[in-house]
Amino acid sequence: MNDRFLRLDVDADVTDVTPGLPLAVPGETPLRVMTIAGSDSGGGAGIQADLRTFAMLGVHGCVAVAAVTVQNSVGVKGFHEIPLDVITGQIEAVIDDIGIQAAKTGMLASSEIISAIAETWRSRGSGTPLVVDPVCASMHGDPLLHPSALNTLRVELFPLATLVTPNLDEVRLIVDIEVVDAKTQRDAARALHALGPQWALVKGGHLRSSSRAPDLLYDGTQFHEFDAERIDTPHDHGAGDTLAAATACALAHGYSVPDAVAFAKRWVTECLRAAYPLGRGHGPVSALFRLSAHGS
Ligand code: PXL
Repeated sequence: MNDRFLRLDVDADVTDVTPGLPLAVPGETPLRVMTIAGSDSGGGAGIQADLRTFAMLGVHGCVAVAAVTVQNSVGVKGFHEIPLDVITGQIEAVIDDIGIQAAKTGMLASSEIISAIAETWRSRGSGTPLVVDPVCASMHGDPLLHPSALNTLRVELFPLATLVTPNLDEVRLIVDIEVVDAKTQRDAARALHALGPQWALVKGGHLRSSSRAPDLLYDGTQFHEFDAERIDTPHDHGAGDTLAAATACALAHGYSVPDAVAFAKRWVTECLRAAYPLGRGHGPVSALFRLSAHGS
């Protein structure tokens, strides 16, 4: 293998979290980013998390609701799938009028929903950056994607993606690789990239050391490692969604994929630092840190 390897230290600095991302100018139309995902009634993850990050990054958020979950901080009690024509109708209505500079997907629930979104994206979305966060289950292990949908995800949606962002559980389900070290993380990145996305990001999660959170990005030629401080908190609900949402915002601004991921990693690190307890279970990461005076 002649793959090149680049290692980036992305330790967060709260005063330096959004350099180059201009805030919205009053009265001027901001950039628009769409989330195609599930609603979380507890407000921690899914569409609710995406919209918080979009707003805090000065981007106008548009939405295609794919499913509605019934959940709180303790778990997901069930979900309702939105009819296919309503999902694709939301995407078409937004693209045909408002226009978007990037999109991200999250919880998509079923094979039929993924197929319908892929078909719509092929006709309306091509050329627009698309971040695919292949959400399969909640942090409690509650299923958010029918197992029969995994192949549709691989075959129909991944080839349309600018970037896919699975965590280690999703990597195991999608490419059947157990990531335990740097070598298997590289193997997983290669296997994911072979499914057709332009870039694959293998999120390190609880890999290797307890103090770092190394993510690996790959485009078929070069590995970029993003090695950030691990924030140890039980309140990490919505962390994956927030990373994908911030990446989509940076792509909308014209960042390259490695720069967008580096930015998003800093963003989610700060959101983890600001995470708060909610209910009796796991609280959410918080994009609201931007509203406080540097955490005070
Ligand atoms: O964080 C993944 C996720 C995405 N979308 C919805 C969710 C969850 C996790 O619970 O509920 C709607």
